[in-house]
Amino acid sequence: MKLSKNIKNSDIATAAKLITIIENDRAQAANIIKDIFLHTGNAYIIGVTGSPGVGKSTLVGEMVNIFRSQNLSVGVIAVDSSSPFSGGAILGDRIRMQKHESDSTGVFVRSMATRGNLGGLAKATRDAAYIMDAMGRDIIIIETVGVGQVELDIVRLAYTSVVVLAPGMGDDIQAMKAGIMEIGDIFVVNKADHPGADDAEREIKYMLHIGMRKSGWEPEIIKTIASKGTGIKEFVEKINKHKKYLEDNNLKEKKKYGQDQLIKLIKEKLELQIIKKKKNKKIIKQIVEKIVKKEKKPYSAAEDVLKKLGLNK
Ligand SMILES: Nc1nc2c(ncn2[C@@H]2O[C@H](COP(=O)(O)OP(=O)(O)OP(=O)(O)O)[C@@H](O)[C@H]2O)c(=O)[nH]1
Ligand SMILES: [Mg+2]
Repeated sequence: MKLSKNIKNSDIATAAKLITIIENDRAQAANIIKDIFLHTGNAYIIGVTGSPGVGKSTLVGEMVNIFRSQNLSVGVIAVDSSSPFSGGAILGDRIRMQKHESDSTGVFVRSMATRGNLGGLAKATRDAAYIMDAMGRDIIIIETVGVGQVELDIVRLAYTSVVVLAPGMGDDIQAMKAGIMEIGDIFVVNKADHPGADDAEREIKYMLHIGMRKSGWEPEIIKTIASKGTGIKEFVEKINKHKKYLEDNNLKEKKKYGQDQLIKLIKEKLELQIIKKKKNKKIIKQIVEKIVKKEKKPYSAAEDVLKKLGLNK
């Protein structure tokens, strides 16, 4: 697979092919990423997340308009962790994005779905972002639906994480408390043409008041009407403000090459080398059977597996 060697000059069709490979074959993915990794690190990655229907895709479309008008090239990855196939929601996204798809040198839109492999979706999305980065996209926007663990993993990839809400979703804000509230850098109250936008804004402000961030950044809140393009310019300005904050405080590099990232790569490598090997799978299966028959307890069984694999000295 030498497609990846020429990634810098590659066209969208080649990049699309590479993304399909990394989605379907994790071992090949590792090789591709090895080839292209040195070309990554130039794109600015923005995560956009929120409940179904709050207007994420409309907002992303408007963001794309602004970035394109500044002559920046954009990659969009629309992730749907809820559907095992590229289903309805994504199709809707594609249609809304069509305006940009004809602008194929400037905007590259890609959908990713679970295909029954939840553990893999975050990894595949990360690698797809690497590919778009290496092919020279200035901006990469990742849209995810919902606020589960997969979305959190994906959002962590982004330098700027945007959480989109809509008025009248008070319960949603409560539910978000645990995860997304803590990692959102910018909160968008979209559909500000609906009643209750000010209430939603107040509620978010209150929730944010509770916890301070490690980075010292104070999250921003903005109201938009994405379907009319209202507030988008100000929203993109806030993204730029956050970007500048990260750069001024040397936080962008840390996020890119930090410990988290390295540990993730090591874990993935170990998984591929150890757990996914046929011979080892067999050993694991045998020990699972012993657990099921209550001949072994899980903790000591895990130790046994490591011993059998020669990893527990
Ligand atoms: N009234 C109003 N409608 C909006 C606004 N923004 C988006 N919409 C509409 O809301 C609907 C959902 O918008 P999408 O952009 O598809 O929302 P989404 O969050 O991407 O949806 P999923 O990807 O399915 O989760 C569409 O009919 C949009 O036209 C807004 O600011 N005000
Ligand atoms: Mg959408």
